[in-house]
Amino acid sequence: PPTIYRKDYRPPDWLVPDVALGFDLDLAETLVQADIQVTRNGDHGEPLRLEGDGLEPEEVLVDGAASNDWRLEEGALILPLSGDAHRISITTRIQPDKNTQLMGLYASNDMLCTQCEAEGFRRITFFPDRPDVLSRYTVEMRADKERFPVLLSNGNLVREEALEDGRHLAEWHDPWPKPSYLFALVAGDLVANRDSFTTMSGKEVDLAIWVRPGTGDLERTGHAMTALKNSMRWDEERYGREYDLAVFNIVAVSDFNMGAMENKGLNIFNSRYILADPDTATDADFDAIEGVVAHEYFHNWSGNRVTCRDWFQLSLKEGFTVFRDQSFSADMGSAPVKRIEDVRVLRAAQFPEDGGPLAHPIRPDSYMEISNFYTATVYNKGAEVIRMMATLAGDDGFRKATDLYFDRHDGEAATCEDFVLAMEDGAGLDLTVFRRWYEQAGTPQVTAKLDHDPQAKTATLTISQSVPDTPGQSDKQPMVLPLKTALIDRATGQHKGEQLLVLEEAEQRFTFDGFDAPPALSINRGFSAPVTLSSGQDVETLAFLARHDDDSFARYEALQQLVTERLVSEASGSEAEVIDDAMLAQVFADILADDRLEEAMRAELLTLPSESFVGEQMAVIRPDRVNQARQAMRKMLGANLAEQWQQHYVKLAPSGFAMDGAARGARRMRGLALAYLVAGEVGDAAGTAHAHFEAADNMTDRQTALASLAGMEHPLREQALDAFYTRYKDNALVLDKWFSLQALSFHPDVLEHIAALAKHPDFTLANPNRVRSLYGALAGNPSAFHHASGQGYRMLADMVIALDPKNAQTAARFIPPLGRWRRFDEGRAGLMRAELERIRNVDGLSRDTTEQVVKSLG
Ligand code: B3K
Ligand code: ZN
Repeated sequence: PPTIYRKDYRPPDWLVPDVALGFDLDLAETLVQADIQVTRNGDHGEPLRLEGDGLEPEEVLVDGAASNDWRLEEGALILPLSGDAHRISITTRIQPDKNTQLMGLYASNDMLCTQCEAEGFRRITFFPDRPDVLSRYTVEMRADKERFPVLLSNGNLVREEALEDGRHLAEWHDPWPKPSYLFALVAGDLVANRDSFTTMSGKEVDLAIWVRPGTGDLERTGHAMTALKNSMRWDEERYGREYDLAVFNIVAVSDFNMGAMENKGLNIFNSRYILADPDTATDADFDAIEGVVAHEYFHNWSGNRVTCRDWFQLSLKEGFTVFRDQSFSADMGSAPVKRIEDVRVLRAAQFPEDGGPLAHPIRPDSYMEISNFYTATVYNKGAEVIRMMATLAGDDGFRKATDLYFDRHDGEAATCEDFVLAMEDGAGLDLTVFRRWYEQAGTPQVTAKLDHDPQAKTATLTISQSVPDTPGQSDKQPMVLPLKTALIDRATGQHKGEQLLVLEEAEQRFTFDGFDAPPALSINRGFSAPVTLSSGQDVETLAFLARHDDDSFARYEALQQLVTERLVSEASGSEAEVIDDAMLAQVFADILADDRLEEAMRAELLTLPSESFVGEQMAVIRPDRVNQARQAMRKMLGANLAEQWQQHYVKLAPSGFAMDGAARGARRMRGLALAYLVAGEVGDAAGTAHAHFEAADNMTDRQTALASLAGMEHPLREQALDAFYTRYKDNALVLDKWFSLQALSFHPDVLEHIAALAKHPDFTLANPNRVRSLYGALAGNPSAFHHASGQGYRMLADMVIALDPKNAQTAARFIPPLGRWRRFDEGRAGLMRAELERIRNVDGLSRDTTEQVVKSLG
């Protein structure tokens, strides 16, 4: 496939100020009539190019007269036009129920819905389908009234009418010019949870969340509605941004390639990010729903009112919007816990990406298929880059700068550079060097060394950085790194205040006065810069920080580092000096006994780093040895601290169900205690887990217990799995959990279990959630995926080959785990490569999967 370059950007030859769309909707066949007003943009003689993907025009009119003066070129419709303004009318016919790619107009459970970002609109009609062409849309929908009683599109409903033959019509008008990727429509038999919101200037907004009737889903929309209203208020208070239409609709659909979509006034969601009640959703699910509802709502300003000039600018809306949803969730719950979770996600998904064959800057320079660039780098590292600018600007400066950005670019398609300029002008910053964050890929590697001079009573901090080579980029420049730092007195546990050290050069030195004794270094507090940092501090210092650091993130980090260094040393057989069992158990015991800690934070501190994270820290990843070392550590901590875990387990037993922060923290910590008791084989572990499962009155407890049981060779395992299946077999989202937790288990036969689940009657490649529930879990379970036999790799590749012709976008998402082959021992690397090659050799492989495979093979 051809490569598209950022440097080749040219403004559109033709603009489309107005669009009128007519749809005769049906599952098998939908007739689309597009009336578009086009105007020549500048002085040129270029024809009008309307992108199309798999479309045949049935009729083309120019200014009302039938025209044959057009041709198709790579799917696009090319029309030479003589004047500067014309009206083009095009009729196309599409088959929604054959649309397995879930891009464009498709069917899901007899409902019709759309997904247009990034390039799905061209599967509906011929159009200049690029984000810098902004149009006002009028949409007339006609459909059978009984099967499609609800007809929704962007903007406001302007007309409803009954038609002949049991059909009806709805007309929607969106007054805000928008790019085609934000177009949406939904038609189906739906019911709504309705509410309303009064904006800061007193405007009333009708809110509705639409779901399928008769499924129990309507009763599961309350949490999403609360999240929506909280988001609307928060964006007014924190960013001064008000909603701008009289209605806001959300529709939940079961078949969806990603999480959700921010279409103007009509958000369409994967049902997993809408539906929740305590019986079917975990506390983590509730949090994810709150975050995604907020994310899509925030796009109304960061994405829709100000959109992207081209897809290379994707992080302009995504990085900023992730930062906004992270800040919102931090305000709604515990900010320190939220920060740790966000960093966990960044390290699990983005750091490996940045260190592998698919590494790219947050503003990529080229792509073959843009769908492959909705990545952890663009989203999560993009959010970290915004966060660093917010740190450098300070609260007031950042608000001034975002106000300026929204004012300057409202109604425009902007660039990342526009955002940075607004930051400079609004907050009075010079971001010349900082811009490298948009240009250079790779995670900066930072070393910090603290030297103490007892004569001068000074502490000198030497910090150096380097940015590793990534595909197509070498010899990189140093980055701007804002590092929040404190020097902690070991005797008192106090420090004289946190400082923001801003590193800009390859190496810099900072000297601090007034230290009789060497302090402990607390650096990159709050994870203020997205880097890997080694401070070379000894075990005693790290243990001190793990007990006493007043920055929750730094405290967490110190303990993670102690544990990670120990596990890496065991797995690689190194002789490095690492924490021993007794000392590690003592640190854990002290944290268990620290009564100032919130339970959620205690659980966060005491959760071991994942096998994948530990593996990533090794020169050559040995998944089996990491698994052994980590399991042994869990067992040691479980057994050595059996009494303490037991005490917490009993003390945190609920007296009834509640959803407040304290109750949720207690559930989390109690679940962790259970996991350690099971790992330590304390008493009748299976019995305890099974009792937890049986007593559960909510999904969080039920899932925690079942996940433990799923890893055991015990008759209670099958009993509990069967009970869970029988209870929830009609709830697809809960059944996804049943697939996932078996595939994620520590059971010795996990690979056979996964193979059997792939043949289970409830497994289907047609539903992306189900595919992810099984194969995402396979790729996320190192013992299964990296089994020395290569069977895990083979199963994943078999699935990709089967899925690619049906749903290329979702298939391509499973290539990166195989693309990590260079990081593993020779045996595994060879097996992984062989699977990539097998995929590459498939005839007719999609552009999506081809790009990922070719780049992964390197
Ligand atoms: N903007 C959409 C992502 C669309 C992805 C298309 N492949 C969801 C979001 O980030 O809010
Ligand atoms: Zn987004």
